[in-house]
Amino acid sequence: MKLYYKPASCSLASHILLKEIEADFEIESVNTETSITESGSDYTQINPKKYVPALYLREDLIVTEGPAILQYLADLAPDFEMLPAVRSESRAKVIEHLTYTSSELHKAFSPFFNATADEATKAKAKNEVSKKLQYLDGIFSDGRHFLVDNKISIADLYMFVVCNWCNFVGISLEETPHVARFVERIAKRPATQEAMKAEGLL
Ligand SMILES: N[C@@H](CCC(=O)N[C@@H](CS)C(=O)NCC(=O)O)C(=O)O
Repeated sequence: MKLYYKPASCSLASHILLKEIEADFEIESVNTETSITESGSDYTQINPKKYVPALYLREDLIVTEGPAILQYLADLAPDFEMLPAVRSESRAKVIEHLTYTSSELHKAFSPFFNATADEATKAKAKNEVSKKLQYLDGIFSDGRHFLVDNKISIADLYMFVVCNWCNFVGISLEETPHVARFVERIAKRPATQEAMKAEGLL
């Protein structure tokens, strides 16, 4: 299988998961502006939506949308327990956090990655992101290390990747110390380090 990615983008969560579950996989980077992959292929043939991630499994099976890839991979490797069992309450909570990250937190960062966004729009986005970080800080303020059952899951990986963008867009985590420690904790994991090195981030 092959993961199409762009360094430090949301595809990093799938990349870290592939490392966590010790999968046999390849990676190929994508220039999402030109839709040309590292090997010169037309990415629109892989993902007509033109964004990463995409997980190529075989010619007639390519999974796109980060949360779908994360759930698919976690279910493929149940021994690593990155997603609780079907019908469990814990699974519902993991999916809740995954959805929140995708539809609320990730979305709030969009202006920072939009070359046409002006400073006022970015200032508004910074305010939105800060409000969401406060909410997350409240979750971690009970001392938990991970979002659900104090056990790592796919929700933590995606949440980590998005919160880590604060370091790229100049949003300080000083006022949300629990989130800061969460980001440090996931960043230190061997799988995260390996994926980040492979993407040229370390
Ligand atoms: N709904 C998609 C959104 C994916 C997405 O926003 N990908 C970004 C990177 S985080 C991307 O490739 N953007 C195109 C670009 O950067 O040009 C998902 O969850 O997978």
